[in-house]
Amino acid sequence: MTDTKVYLLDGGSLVLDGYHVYWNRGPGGEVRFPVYSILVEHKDGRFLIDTGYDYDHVMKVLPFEKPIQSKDQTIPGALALLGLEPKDVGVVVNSHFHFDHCGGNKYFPHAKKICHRLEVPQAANCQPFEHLGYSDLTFSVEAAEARGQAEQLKSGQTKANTTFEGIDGDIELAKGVKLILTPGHSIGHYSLLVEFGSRKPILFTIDAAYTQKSLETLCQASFHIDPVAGVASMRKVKKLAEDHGAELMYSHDMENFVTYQTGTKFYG
Ligand code: 5PN
Ligand code: ZN
Ligand code: ZN
Repeated sequence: MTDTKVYLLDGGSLVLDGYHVYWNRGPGGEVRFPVYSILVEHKDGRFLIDTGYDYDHVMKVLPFEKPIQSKDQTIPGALALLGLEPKDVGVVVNSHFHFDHCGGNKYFPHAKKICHRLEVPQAANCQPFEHLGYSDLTFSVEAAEARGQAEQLKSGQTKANTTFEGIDGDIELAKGVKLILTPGHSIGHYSLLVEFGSRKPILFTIDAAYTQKSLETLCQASFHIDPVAGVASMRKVKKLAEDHGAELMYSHDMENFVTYQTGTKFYG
């Protein structure tokens, strides 16, 4: 049996004001933060959790987030560093559909796709304050059409090859690869817990906690659908990490990210 390995695919960086990263707390000022995707190599196959942001989309719709992304930091580029191509990934899971987590979905028409059962409907019919978050709709023909944004779609994208299996609750994707339901930031947000043969588990908070400080202070980002649920999800993540003796890894924490293994280095 091959042991599970986790690779972090560096997806470049973006900028937000500190009051968006730390809602009602700040301090204000530009914060540059990383974006990355998580590739799990498991005996049952390759699972990719999230697909980063699309540079052209951000420049067109959110240029004030000042994207920096090299060729190696695109999804095909990051996979190529590992000698892989998009077609080598069998399953794509989206933690949620904010633009910085689904921008590379377009490279995976062949893959099985999984998300929370409420995330596609929400992206298709989001709250007014969620429009910027759910602005890259290239992951779903259904959502793009519902939002009157079919012009975003790439050639070859069809309803069939952008359909998701909808899930709910905590589920084990494959042995030791667990999706942990952490709603609040978005309606059906998932965090990820990965267990290994010979190292402690890793709990990826994803956007339930942008940074270590977010979790320590129970301070969520200003982008959310339900802040009370968001606090409950942060408490759930903390307890789960304690119960499993897991290492916590945060989605958008530059200070910690620079210490993470990326490129050809891996966890496992
Ligand atoms: C990075 C970033 N920027 C803006 C938004 C938003 O409006 O909802 C989520 C989000 C982001 O993750
Ligand atoms: Zn998000
Ligand atoms: Zn995010």
